[in-house]
Amino acid sequence: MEENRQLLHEIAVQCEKGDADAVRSLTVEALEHCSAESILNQGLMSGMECIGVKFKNNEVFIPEVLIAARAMKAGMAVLKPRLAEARVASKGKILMGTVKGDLHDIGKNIVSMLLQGAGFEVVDMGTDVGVETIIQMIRETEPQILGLSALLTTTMICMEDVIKGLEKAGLRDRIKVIIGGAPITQAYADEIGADGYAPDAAVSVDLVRGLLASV
Ligand code: B1M
Repeated sequence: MEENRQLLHEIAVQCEKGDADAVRSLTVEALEHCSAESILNQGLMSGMECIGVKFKNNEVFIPEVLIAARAMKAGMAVLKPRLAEARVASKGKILMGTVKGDLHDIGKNIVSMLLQGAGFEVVDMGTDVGVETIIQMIRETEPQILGLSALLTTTMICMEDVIKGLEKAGLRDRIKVIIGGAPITQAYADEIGADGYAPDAAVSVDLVRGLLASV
């Protein structure tokens, strides 16, 4: 037990340092002893949280954050098949993306992975996606849910543009919109008329289950 905690701590430390090779091999090793969820939460995400605090305090700068993000992605690539293992047949389709002007994708990718692990099909549009692309993707892929992520206070306002765009295109009644990301709150979701908000990836899974049960 103590050994497992040490291993998860080491993953967090190496993630923060940005050593992608160490994170990859430690994640492989940890999977023999710990659940994929605990590696994600207590290892990788804990490392990103530490770098986030240092970034905020100007103790580290964008290059260090990018290197840490790359290390986190190396660990996530190892975890992905495990997190998706529970998947049997698709329980519903979710179109997912980070809004226009925003390049942050780590949180969105984690949400997508957990949704896939819970048996949902996720179509990932990537980052910096604008209203036109989203409308086109909805027409092409016909999802039941649209998931929007934003990490910047300057880009979260695009979520409202998307909802207005859906109304204008006559698509709003056909799709549920869920939103999330560090600056997002339930109050904001209510204000812009989103169907749901989740503060983290685990809650997103419950939110999607609830929304799909009601359609
Ligand atoms: Co950026 N950045 N960044 N950054 N960055 C923040 C967000 C910031 C809070 C840092 C700070 O100053 N304290 C700040 C925003 C301030 C603000 O708007 N108020 C900031 C800034 C300012 C910037 C730049 C403008 C910096 C600059 O250039 N001067 C720039 C903007 C670039 C752009 O997008 N146009 C920028 C750039 C970057 C990097 C490229 C270096 C890198 C992103 C790499 C990548 O994503 N591939 C980066 C990073 C890594 C961060 C921090 C440090 C970490 C974000 C992260 O990945 N967290 C971040 C500080 C912080 O958040 N503490 C910061 C880990 C992740 C697991 O959490 O994304 O919150 P999170 O996701 C969670 C939940 O929010 C939720 O579930 C996830 C898992 O539990 N969730 C959803 C997320 N999406 C969801 C969707 C849902 C439901 C739940 O439904 C659809």
